[in-house]
Amino acid sequence: MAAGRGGDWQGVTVVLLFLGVLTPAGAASAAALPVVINTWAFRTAADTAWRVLESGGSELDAVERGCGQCEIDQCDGSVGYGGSPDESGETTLDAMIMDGNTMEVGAVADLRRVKNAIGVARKVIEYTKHTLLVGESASLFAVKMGFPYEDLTTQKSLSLYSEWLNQSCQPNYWKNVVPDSSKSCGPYKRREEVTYKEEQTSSQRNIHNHDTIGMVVIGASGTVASGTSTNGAIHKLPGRVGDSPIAGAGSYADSTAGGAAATGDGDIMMRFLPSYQAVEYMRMGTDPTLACQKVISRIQKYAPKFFGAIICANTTGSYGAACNKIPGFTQFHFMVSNPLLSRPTEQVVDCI
Ligand code: SD4
Repeated sequence: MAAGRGGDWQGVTVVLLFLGVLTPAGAASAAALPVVINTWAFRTAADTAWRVLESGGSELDAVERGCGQCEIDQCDGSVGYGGSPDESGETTLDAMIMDGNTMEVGAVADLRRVKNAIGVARKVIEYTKHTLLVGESASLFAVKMGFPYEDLTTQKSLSLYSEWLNQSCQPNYWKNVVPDSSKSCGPYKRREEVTYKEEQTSSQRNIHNHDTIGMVVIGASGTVASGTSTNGAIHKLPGRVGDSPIAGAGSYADSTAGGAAATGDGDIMMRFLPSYQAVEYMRMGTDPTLACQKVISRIQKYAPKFFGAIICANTTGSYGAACNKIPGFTQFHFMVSNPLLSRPTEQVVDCI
């Protein structure tokens, strides 16, 4: 696990802050353009995106290449191939990219056997009039666009899958079924009597199995682009699509206001369109850190124990982040690059 993502790492965080390796958000958050901001301490992704901008690439290019770097690096096992096997052991990918000038979005969900999900999402913008392609048909589209079919399964994903089978398929995402899904594997059948209460105990989404890359890039002239890439929730039901490929949920970009990107429990977060909401707060003049916090508080009211975080940046280059404080997740780390920082810098916020 990367240093400093959870409460256990607070001691490490203090040392890193002291050594100047980490910057507390706020201390160095002076606005400057261009800015590249991404979720988690995914440094190579931040580096890649920043270099794309430096070499004259567009904001969209920077988002595509930056998130694409995480797909290659398999960032924390939660992005790209070989991570988060679903209930049948398969890895499937969700990704999106958004152009804040034209408001065009390209997205793929439940993408199978193709590694570069955000690359395919970009092709949805460039070669179709659609926004979102899913499943096998998205893979067929990818092949038409020249992407190779590749096996997304690795030794690692196979062993995650077999460990899960060996522990009676725990955790899983079923409820109101027989046999009891909290004790045994399926096949499940629906139980006659349905309880509607959302289970707020023992969140199975946590920092150990959720680390989507979300990125916002704002160019020197204020052009905003955003994107995400993830392999979603480990042990998800086949066909499950999270927040990441959904515009306004996973990320949102609007060159007249700013951009935002979310990470965490997508099944809950997507219900609140947090990235859209954050951008709308910034449009009204709310500072990015506060915009991020307001979005987190809104979700907290309904799901106090949800696992999630969001990054926000406005068109002046001001930025911030916020996260929901739960046991084991008390701070959120993210990367920022702008002309005032000598290199992509890891920053940290305390969760609220
Ligand atoms: C999902 N939001 O599929 C993604 C996963 C994630 O940090 O963000 N992990 O629910």
